[in-house]
Amino acid sequence: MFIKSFSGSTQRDALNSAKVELGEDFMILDMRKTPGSSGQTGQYVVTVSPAVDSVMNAKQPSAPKVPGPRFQRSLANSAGREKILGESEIAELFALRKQMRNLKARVRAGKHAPFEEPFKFCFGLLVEAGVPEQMAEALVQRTERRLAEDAFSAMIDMQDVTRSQAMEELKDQIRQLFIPQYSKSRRKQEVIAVVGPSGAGKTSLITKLAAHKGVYRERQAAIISTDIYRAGANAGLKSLGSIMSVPVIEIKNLDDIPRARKNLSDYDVILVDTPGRSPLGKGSLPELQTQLAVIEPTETLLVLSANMGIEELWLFLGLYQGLQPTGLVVTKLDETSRPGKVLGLADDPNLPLKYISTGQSVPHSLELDAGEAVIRHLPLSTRRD
Ligand SMILES: Nc1nc2c(ncn2[C@@H]2O[C@H](COP(=O)(O)OP(=O)(O)OP(=O)(O)O)[C@@H](O)[C@H]2O)c(=O)[nH]1
Ligand SMILES: [Mg+2]
Repeated sequence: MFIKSFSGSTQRDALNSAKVELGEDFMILDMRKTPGSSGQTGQYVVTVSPAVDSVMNAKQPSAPKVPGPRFQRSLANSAGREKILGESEIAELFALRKQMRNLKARVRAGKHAPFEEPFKFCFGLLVEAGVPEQMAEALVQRTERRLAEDAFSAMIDMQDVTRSQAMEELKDQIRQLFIPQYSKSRRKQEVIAVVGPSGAGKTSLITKLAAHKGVYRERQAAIISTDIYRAGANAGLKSLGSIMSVPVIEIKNLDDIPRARKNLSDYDVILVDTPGRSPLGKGSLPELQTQLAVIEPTETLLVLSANMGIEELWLFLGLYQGLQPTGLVVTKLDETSRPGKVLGLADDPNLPLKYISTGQSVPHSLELDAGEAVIRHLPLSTRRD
């Protein structure tokens, strides 16, 4: 299969470059953001394959010579009519790609029963805890490989590896998915925007970040809230702000933002709360994009709740790509019986999982070491109940 990558400073630019070279006839296989270097922001890289014959009808509309300003892809459906592929469909493709990989791992696991004991046991535990199959398979393979190396140098038989040895190595492999994220920034001022679907725990996260000694408690923090849609939305923020002597400024419209930023220029950290609206709602993401363009955050944290299913979490990850989040926060780990699903969100080096929230208490339910928090919630015991 012919595969090609195109890059650009936005997703749209990268896709438009693909369109200029390949016309309309390509399928998106991957979309990721590369890390920037020395103060430069990263580039979006889209990997595409022009081989879309199985999807496209034979009668194709001819490709436009010049791409339009907004990315839209035309597909001819089976009736020969055009279907516009918009950003929500791109997000769906993003999620489908992950699901397809997962399905392949599921088929492989079922067909070939790839692991012998005690690794088979580890794989079963992970999958039962909600770890997507492709991630469970990769983790157990790495565990097996690592222990095989040790066994080889110690000249012992792999059959002698115990469940608890396998489990300890497995935990190490899980830890390696997470890079400790919080470090004291040397920036003069940090502006951290918090985005995510309604009720995900954005406002709670802001209070926890401001109140946590390990995060911003020791620094001069201020809060800006752009959540002006619901009466009383900021009551909790304000009362906590007054207890902690953290100013909370409510923004009524976009023009107020530059003034608020100017008034807060002496603060080390500005935490920006955004309104919770469904990313599936028409216009909600473009509106947020406009807000972020004015706020100019140094960091954008995407908050997703662990009580959603993994397929939906992947879909939402895709939908929020356009806001260029720089870090992920998973909340409500205490509200799911399948905490392993979080590992399915931890494999993107361009969107590191920065914090986990495991409850409502402020700030103690904020876990700064996401890896250890997930390991603690996984039933990684050598016995089955
Ligand atoms: N159990 C549990 N509850 C949480 C967690 N994080 C937040 N909550 C609760 O979830 C509810 C919604 O939290 P908010 O912080 O208001 O969520 P939000 O994303 O700001 O909501 P909107 O502004 O309405 O979009 C509140 O009752 C929080 O106490 C968590 O990690 N675990
Ligand atoms: Mg809120």
